[in-house]
Amino acid sequence: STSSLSPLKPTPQSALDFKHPHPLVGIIMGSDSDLPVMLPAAQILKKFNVPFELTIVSAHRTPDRMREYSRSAPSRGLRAIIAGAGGAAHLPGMVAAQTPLPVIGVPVKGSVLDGVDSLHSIVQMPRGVPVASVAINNSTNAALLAIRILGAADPRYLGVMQQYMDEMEAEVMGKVEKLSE
Ligand code: RP5
Repeated sequence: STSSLSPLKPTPQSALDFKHPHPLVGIIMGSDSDLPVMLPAAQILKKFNVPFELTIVSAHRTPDRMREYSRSAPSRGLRAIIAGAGGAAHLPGMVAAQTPLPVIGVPVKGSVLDGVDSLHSIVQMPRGVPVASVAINNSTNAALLAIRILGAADPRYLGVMQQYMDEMEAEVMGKVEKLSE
């Protein structure tokens, strides 16, 4: 359980409530077709009681919206941005070019090229403009990394992350024991 975080962020947020008055993490994606891949990130943030928002921002189809989102993010209180995109996945990089916040890219696997196109688009950033990347379609890890980033400023997030790691270890050790029965 992550109940130890409850006093930190008392505002409840349901799994489908993508608007929060004071989000710390922004989840954005190039298209609504990315939503199934990005939903696990929302579920992790909800599990850890991290206030977040989730919306569509497209580097190619809504460039003005991307610029506005990126530039307003720090003053709106965001501390990390998770950006998912497939194909020519320019969204994480172009957001990172326009905000000082940490940006975590999620390469979304499309119908062709197996997501390697997206992965390469996200990780091959020029010197000076860093973007973190998780594995193809692994938005769970993007959310976990965002929480670790929040933990650098707020050790309460480190506590719940350690708890998550301990639970994961116990789960695997339970399986090890079962196999040796
Ligand atoms: C990318 O193109 C999006 O991030 C999505 O992964 C992909 C396809 O988008 P749609 O044509 O389904 O809207 O920009």
